[in-house]
Parts: sequence; C-alpha cells; structure tokens
Amino acid sequence: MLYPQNNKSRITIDMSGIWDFRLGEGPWQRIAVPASYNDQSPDPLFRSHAGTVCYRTQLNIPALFHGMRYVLRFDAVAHDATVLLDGEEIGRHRGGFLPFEIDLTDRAEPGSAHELTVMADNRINHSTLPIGTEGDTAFFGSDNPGITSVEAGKKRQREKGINLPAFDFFNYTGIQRPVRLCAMPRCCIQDITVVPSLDGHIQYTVETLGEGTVEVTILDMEGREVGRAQGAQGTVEIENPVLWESWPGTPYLYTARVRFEGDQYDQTFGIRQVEVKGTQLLLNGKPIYLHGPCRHEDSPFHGRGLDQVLNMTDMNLYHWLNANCFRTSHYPNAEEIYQLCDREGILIVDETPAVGMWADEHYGWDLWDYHAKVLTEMIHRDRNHPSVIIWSLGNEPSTDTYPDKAYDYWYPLYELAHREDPQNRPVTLVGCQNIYERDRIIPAMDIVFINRYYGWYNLSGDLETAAYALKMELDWWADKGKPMVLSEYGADTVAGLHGAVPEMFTEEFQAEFYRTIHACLDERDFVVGEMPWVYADFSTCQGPMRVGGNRKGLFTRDRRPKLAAHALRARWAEIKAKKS
Ligand code: GCB
Repeated sequence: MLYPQNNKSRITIDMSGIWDFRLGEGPWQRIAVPASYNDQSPDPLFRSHAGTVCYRTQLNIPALFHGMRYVLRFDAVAHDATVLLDGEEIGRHRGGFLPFEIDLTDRAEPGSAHELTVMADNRINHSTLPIGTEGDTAFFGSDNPGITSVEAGKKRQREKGINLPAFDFFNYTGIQRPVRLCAMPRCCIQDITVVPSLDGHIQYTVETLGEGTVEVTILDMEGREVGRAQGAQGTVEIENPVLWESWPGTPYLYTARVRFEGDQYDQTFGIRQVEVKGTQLLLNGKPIYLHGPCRHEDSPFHGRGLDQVLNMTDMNLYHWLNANCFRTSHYPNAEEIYQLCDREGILIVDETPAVGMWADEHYGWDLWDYHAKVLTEMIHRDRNHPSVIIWSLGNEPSTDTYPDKAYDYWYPLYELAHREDPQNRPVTLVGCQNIYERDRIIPAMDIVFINRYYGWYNLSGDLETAAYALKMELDWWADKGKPMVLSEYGADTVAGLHGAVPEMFTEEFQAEFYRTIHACLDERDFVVGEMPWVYADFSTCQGPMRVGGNRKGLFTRDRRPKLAAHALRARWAEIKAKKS
C-alpha cells in the first residue's frame, strides 16, 4: 500500500483535528486525532477502560474529486477498527500498527458531506498481537496465589473486565496515526516495489488499477534524470550509482518517478545491500557494527500517537548519541519515522507486534495465520526503505520449554519473511533470557538477537558476577558461527538519584552497568551490535516493579540525558570512528 502523496495527480486531505469521542456508552466528549486517547483526560477511565471507544467527525468529499478515485486511509487504529459512514459499516481492520484503506468512490458523491464513525477496540488476549493476559490479574510481581481474600479480589477484578497486557508497555490505543482522504485518477498506481543492486541495476514492479502504459524515470538527489524504462516491471540501469550509507556516511536517495496514464507517484529508494556472511553483518559489502538503543513510540500527552516534532528530536538525539540504529520494539512504527531514517541514515530493525508470547501454551493457540498476515503486511509496507536492514519476527517468546514446538511455529515465519521480501534482508527473532542450551529456534536465525539482563533481573546489582555469567554465555554462542547482537540490556534508573556507591536505580549504576557489559562485548568479534534497553523512559501499566513506568531510558521520558547517555555518547563516538 502506497503512502499518501500530494502531487499534480493526487490530492491528500489530512483529517487531523478535534473529533467527537466516547468511551463505551459514556457521554460524548472531544479528543485530538491522531494521538492515543488515554492521556488526554484526567478521567481514570481513559487509562483503564477495556472495550470499544467511538470516534466521530464530519467527512466532506470535495466537488473537485469528480471523476477521481478516492479512499480513506487509516495509518493505524489500535487495535481493531470498524468504520461506519452515515451509520452504515464500510470497513473493518484487525491489528493496531499497520495501515488500511477503504474505497469511497462509489459510496460517497463528490460534493457531499457525511458522518464518519470509527469504533476502536483496545482489548488484547491470546489471539491478538500484542498478547493480553486473558483473565490473569497480574503481569509483574507476585500476586499471592492461594490467599482467600486475595483470590476473592482477583475474581472481582475479572468480573470488572480487567484486561492487562502480557507485555511491558502501556496499552495505548485509539486513532494513533493520521487519517487521510486521498484522491487519485481512476486508472492509478497501486503499489511499487524497487529492488536495487550495488552495480546500479534497479529492478522494479508497478501494480496498477486499469490498463495503460507505465513509465519509470529515475532521478538522483538533485532531481536529474539518470535512467528510464517502460512497462509494469523491468530493470533500469544507473551509471556510477551512489550508494546509500548509514550515518555518518551519506544516505543517498534516488527517486523512481512512476507515471501511469494520468497518475504519478514518486517512490524514493536507496542503493544498498545488507547481508550476513560468516559471523559478520555487511552493509554494502563492509562489516557494520550496530550501536543504538531500542526505541518505543511513547511520549507525554501523545502516548503512542504520531508526533513529528518528537520524531525529529529523537533522530537528532540519535545523532547526538553517535548511535546508528534502533529496533522498532515492539511493533511496526509510524511510516514517517522510516522516511526520516532513510534520510538521516539511521538503520532500523523492523519488528512485528508479536510480543507477550512468553506463555508456553501459546503454541497451542490459533495465532499463526494472523501472525503471518501481519508479518507479510509489515514487509509489504516497509520493503522499499533502505533504512530497514533486518526483519524481527517478534520479541521474547518462550523458546526453551518446548523447543520443538517453538521451532515449528517460528521457522515457517522465518521462511515467509524471506519469501515476501524481494530484497531478502536478514531475519531474526529476539530471544528472551532462557536456558539457551535448549533453544533451537534463536540459533536458527540469520543473525542472533538476544535480550539479557545479567546484573539487573538476575545477579542483581553484582556487576562483577554479571560479567562472569554473560561471558560464559557468550562463549557458548561463539561456537555457533553466527553474528550476534545484544538486543536488550539495561537497568532502571531514576533520573536525579545519585550515589557515591553505584547501587541499583542510581545514575551511576546505569553507567557502570553499561561499562561492565560493554567490556564483555568488546572481547568478541562475532558480536556485531549493542542495542541497550532503552532509548527513553516509557509508560507501562501499574505494577510493583514500575515506578511511574519503565525507567531504563538513557533519556527521561521528556528526553533529558541521564549520566549513561553521556557515557554511551563517548563510547559510540569511538565506535563510529573505528567500526562503522
Ligand atoms: C524485556 C522486554 C521489554 C521490557 C524489558 C524490561 O525483556 O523485551 O519489553 O520492557 O525487558 O525493562 O523489563
């Protein structure tokens, strides 16, 4: 599905603004779109409500759309959406992190006005991605099983419809990304795939609606024509191609200008190649070392809602940190951040919303088909971005209790990702701290991603022993002959809490924690990346292990650096100079 564009053949109307809103059957209120609704009111129900919310606004179809095709495009509605026009259902979509379109051409006349209603359901359970804890009343910490009064309390919570995430981030929901009315010629370009190779051969495929001739012109960054071809698929050759490099190299972008009958669409792309060879990750044939914190879409007021000011600030803070990558932990992000990364040269590990699958029973639940659909949609949406270098099938499922069942679930998804991606990027599955000797699926990936909390969740506070244990595990992985990324490691840190002795939760401990872990990584050549958890503090559901959210950020939630951010900035300046 193409991202909306405004040009001489296409008109895109952004429907951002204040819409009518109600929680369940509650009173009508007002809400800003796009954004999570949860933090837009002091009413506690905005954060605790489980079920459907309703959005309403007026939709005007301009008279000048006469003779055109027009669709409503929702970039993301979390989690399940039902869309109504004048009270009549016109579309449904499952899943809160990927776009969907509804064709209005034959439903609403140009020059007419309508009531547009969007129902969003935020409930999560064993058949949604991400996963919810159906019926369980505690996610983190002990919930004192067996005590009569506590059990009675839990029963009461279930009766009230408690619906908790099986993951460690707040279940922000609603219309979190833009809604746009997009008009284009009736004979139009539907999709474009570009597969560049380093020698300047650019393969492309264009899907269209209607019959006609497709013309493709390749423009360089100055807008000069450097190649041209005709036909719905083919190859264009560019002489002396300039490669897309990650920062601090130049992320050089070309544009494929596609013309089809009266329609035009500009698809940017970069010429770059990602591959795994032996124990190395190669970008354009050269070894690359990933260094950058994982990132959540999370900020005050907006929740998970698109905020381009925040996105730009984050990109500049990634540059400030001397970081070169992030993982979209734990769901596909808004399309705008991938566009920014293409331009800023920041590398992305793109992750499906398969998080919370730590219960062993999940391999018995009927999730695979839906998971495969989400993975396919994510790859189709993001396959042209040069910044996307690795697909992540999911985060921290149970993989060691029933290693064969886990293998049978994940390996076909691994194969699917390779089949669906014409650029054939490396694929990974992010592994949880576990009995690694039993695990079959994590070592089967192209590149091993493991999350480890030595010194925090285990061997807590004892960094000397944490290093001893981590090194022992790294020795085990060294024999596997694969490149490895430490894809999460971190320590909750309360900004402003200091100690001459670096004890847990102080800024000094966080800095010391990273110093210790990095010393272990630096000794090993097969380690091709370090991705601390996490870029910034973020909101979670309430629990005894979370003080106003997860505090493992290198930055506070409002993006102020903690001590460790300064330390990593210095380390990554050296790495940038040496390794990348
Ligand atoms: C993890 C999860 C991440 C959590 C983090 C933590 O392993 O992948 O979602 O937020 O640990 O801080 O506990």
